[in-house]
Amino acid sequence: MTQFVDLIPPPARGRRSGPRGSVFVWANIVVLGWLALAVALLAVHDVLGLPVWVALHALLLGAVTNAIVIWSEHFVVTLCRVPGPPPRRLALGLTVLNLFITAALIGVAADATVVAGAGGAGVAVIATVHTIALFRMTRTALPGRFGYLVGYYTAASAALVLGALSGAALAIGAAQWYVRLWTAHVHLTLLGWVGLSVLGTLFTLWPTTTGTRITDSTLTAARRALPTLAAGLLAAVAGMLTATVWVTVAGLLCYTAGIVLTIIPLRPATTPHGPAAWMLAAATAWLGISVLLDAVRLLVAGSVEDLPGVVTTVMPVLAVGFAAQVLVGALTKLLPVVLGRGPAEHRAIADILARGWQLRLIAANLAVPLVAVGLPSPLPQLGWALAALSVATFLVLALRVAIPVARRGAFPLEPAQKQAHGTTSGVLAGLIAVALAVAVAGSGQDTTATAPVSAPTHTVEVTLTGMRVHPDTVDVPAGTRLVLRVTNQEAMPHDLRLDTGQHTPRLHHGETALLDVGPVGETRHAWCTVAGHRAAGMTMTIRTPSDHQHTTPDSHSDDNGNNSDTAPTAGLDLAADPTPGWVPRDATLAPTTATLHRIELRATEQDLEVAPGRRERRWTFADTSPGTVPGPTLHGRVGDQFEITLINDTTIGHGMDFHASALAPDGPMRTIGPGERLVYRFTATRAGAWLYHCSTMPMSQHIANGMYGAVIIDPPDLPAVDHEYLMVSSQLYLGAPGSDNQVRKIQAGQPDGWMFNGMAAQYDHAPLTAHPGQRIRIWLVNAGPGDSTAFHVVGAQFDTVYKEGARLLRPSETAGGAQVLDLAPAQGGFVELTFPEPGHYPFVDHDMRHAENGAHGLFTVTEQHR
Ligand SMILES: [Cu+2]
Repeated sequence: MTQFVDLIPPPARGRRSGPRGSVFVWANIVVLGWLALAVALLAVHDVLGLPVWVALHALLLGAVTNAIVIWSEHFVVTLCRVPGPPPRRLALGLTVLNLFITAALIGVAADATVVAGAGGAGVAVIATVHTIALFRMTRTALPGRFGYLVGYYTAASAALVLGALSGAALAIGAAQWYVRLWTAHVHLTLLGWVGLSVLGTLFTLWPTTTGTRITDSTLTAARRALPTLAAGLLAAVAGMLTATVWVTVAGLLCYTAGIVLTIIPLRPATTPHGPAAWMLAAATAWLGISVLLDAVRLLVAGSVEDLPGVVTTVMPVLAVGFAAQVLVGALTKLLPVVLGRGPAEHRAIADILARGWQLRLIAANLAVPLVAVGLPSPLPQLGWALAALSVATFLVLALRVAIPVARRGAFPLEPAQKQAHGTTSGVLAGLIAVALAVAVAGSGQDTTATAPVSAPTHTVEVTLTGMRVHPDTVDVPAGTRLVLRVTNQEAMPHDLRLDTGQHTPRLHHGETALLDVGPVGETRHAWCTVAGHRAAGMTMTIRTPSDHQHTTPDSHSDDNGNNSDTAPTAGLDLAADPTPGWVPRDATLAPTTATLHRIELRATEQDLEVAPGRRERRWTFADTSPGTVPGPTLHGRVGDQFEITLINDTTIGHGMDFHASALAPDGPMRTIGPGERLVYRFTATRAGAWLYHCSTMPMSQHIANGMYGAVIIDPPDLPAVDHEYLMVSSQLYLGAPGSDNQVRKIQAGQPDGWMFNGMAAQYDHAPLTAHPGQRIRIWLVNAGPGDSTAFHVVGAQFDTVYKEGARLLRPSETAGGAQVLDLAPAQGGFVELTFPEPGHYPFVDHDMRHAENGAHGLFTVTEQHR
């Protein structure tokens, strides 16, 4: 039995607009509104400092979820010939749904995980209620041949509920499981909620769109595809949650097979025509491609820990190629059904919605590869701009027909038809403008040189691992056209740049790029441009046998901009005035109050005063803006719980290592890339003055540039004192972070200075204060990266010394005194003293080279006036 599917039931008597009344029209306008918000957010997210994920959530959670809820009901009601719910219930449900979506979106935008989790859970509840309603509708009537639809929608809702649960688990905190839960969340919502809803609908929407018949074999295929899709998704998610790569890959491949099962019976006999058909076809193809890409890239990466990196590149393909395109395609087909009252109106509306569709289709699908594969800088922006433009022009058309219908209840035929060509030329002009803008922006980019075809080509496999380029020397006959196949095998991103300026994009773990060197005439050098990596040894030389010059990489100038700091460093003038507006780091150790310490640390880059009058760029851990060196101090007691969220606001990888924690470093101490976040939880089990620092290699550079701080865990028997100060000692290496010059000094252990609390001679310019007889406790942590410290207060003696978890000296009649607390790199402790009389008491690192070059400060002790 075959039949044509008519999605348009006869208009209800007495209703002025469309088949489903004005609520339905308004619901579709809400969808368009979310789509508009997504486009707007995409356009301004850089200006507002919002991640691109906020725009994607507006698209997926706002526009797509609303569309699924609205249209799934319409399809079930229309195809299963069951009575629909009263319009008031639809209005109420959609209102609540959109309140939850708004909450979830605000939560995502503001990084408020609890709000995001609550909003997401609310959306899942509404989806479940909605699915139960669909189920009951089909139970009361005879579901007939289209009953399978409810199966798809039920599976989709179940996936959304699981997706929301995994999202909620992230919100309430499951740090060790972060990667697994996050990945499961993304797949359940995208492939489950959106994917299953769309694929199920496609079995009827596609024949309607292409004007073909729905056959029994189509419906059989529909029933058959669902178990394959659902089993694939379940297996993939189970694989993600158990960190089993092959199960995940098998699941994703099974899901891909489900997509193929969907496509085969739907393949059209003739070339599809019209915008909706082309967009639906392209969207489904991108869904299949991205799931396959997801599986293959995960297989190459080989570790579930790398999934976020894989997903981050696949997700834009799904969002732009699949989700946005399928929504626009479906609305192109469905909006005339909702908005028009008769064949004439349907046709008129469809004509308007089809304007410029070829250009919009090309722009959207051109955008997909551009946003996906981590291309160099202007290309992803071009992709996002093309995608936004393509969707925005459709939006203009759709709102132009939808709003008059919603307001007046009828579609005004004449006025809209007058401006037949305005939109098409607008789209064309927009596309040309974007293309020109990007061409101008990209004209400064290096392009790979073209080589004469006659030269023999030689391809060399190059791997980046262990902070080295393998091989580090390549010998080729002169004139050989050389191509390097560069693969990054390390978790941290790397690239490879030639002295001619050609370079690979920044490669994430497992990524490969081709670098066409061209014909080699003389010795060439290449290196990784990530800050400090070249100096740490990530270099490569390409030699020809005729070349005997043996130049060194260092003799070549670097046009990278990062490594331009080769001028000798001017000596420090410790007596100079700090720059105007300078604020010293408060050395006071703030008292501890809470037992649960929740703190958000942002890896940032800041210009900070490192010596009087000298400001330099530093890498910092910041809990507020601007960041400081050392990072924020954490102060607690034994048994306290700490939850630190690291957010990487820089352009290179960073991580964290808390010495105050005892845990397996594998997960929490991993390096996260730009824009990523990581939660680090520990319970303080032992007292002490502990160091924390960035855990990313080369750590010497990350610590030397400021990525360190202190965790003070009070011993249980710690008495109160009059003043409690904290000093974190470290070396000062001047120069741009990661520059050759600075890295050379770090590796040679030749600092430009030494300092307490991130600035040389800081407390000479802002002395600490005390009164005679007051009890002073000074906590100390040596951050390094390399030198020992010998803390001493000139003119005073310590009666208490606590070092590395043990009291070496307590005040008593018989015990002696102490003059120095010596700390190797990363050690900590405290000393206590009282000043005998008013005066100026310098405190120093008694390694006099350190004291004279910045590790110096003052206590000003004054009589207490009563
Ligand atoms: Cu770092």
